Amino acid sequence: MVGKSVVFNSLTGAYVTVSNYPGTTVNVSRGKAKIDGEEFEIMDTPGMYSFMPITEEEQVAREILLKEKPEVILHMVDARNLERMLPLTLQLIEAGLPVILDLNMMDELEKAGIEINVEQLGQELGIPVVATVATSGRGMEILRKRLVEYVRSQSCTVQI
Ligand SMILES: Nc1nc2c(ncn2[C@@H]2O[C@H](COP(=O)(O)OP(=O)(O)OP(=O)(O)O)[C@@H](O)[C@H]2O)c(=O)[nH]1
Ligand SMILES: [Mg+2]
Repeated sequence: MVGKSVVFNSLTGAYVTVSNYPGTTVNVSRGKAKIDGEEFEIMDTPGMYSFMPITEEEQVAREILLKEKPEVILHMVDARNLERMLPLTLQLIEAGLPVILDLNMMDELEKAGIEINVEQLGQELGIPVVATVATSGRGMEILRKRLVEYVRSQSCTVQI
């Protein structure tokens, strides 16, 4: 429970379908978003807490990352549990997946009097990092901007 569905709903709006992931009983929502003129198809995956799946939900999340080959993966974590979630972020990066890290629940983190240097974390990880409060919308504009920038920078890559 890190706020994935709140972000999914805020990005996608009305056109959402929910269906079982093939061969499973796990629900996956898909929706469309248009951000700065770019069309996105967005999937709300089940929560995943390690790259070694234990539950059926985690297996589905892993399959989506590996088989659907998303152009960008928004890895959302509860900012309060950053330390516990960073190993998964690193595994996703090492697997060569296109990751943006979203530190959500920043309001709760601030209530606890903790600060995170978001920019420095991004530099150290070598990926875009954003900070959000999904429920109030704080940081969502920057998140949208980073998503579009990321997809545009990828599609300009020439592979030899
Ligand atoms: N305080 C605070 N609450 C949040 C924030 N984002 C989400 N929530 C709340 O956290 C709860 C879980 O949000 P969801 O979007 O359902 O989380 P999820 O990641 O989709 O959860 P699963 O699908 O079960 O893995 C809800 O009660 C949200 O209202 C945030 O930034 N700050
Ligand atoms: Mg959810």
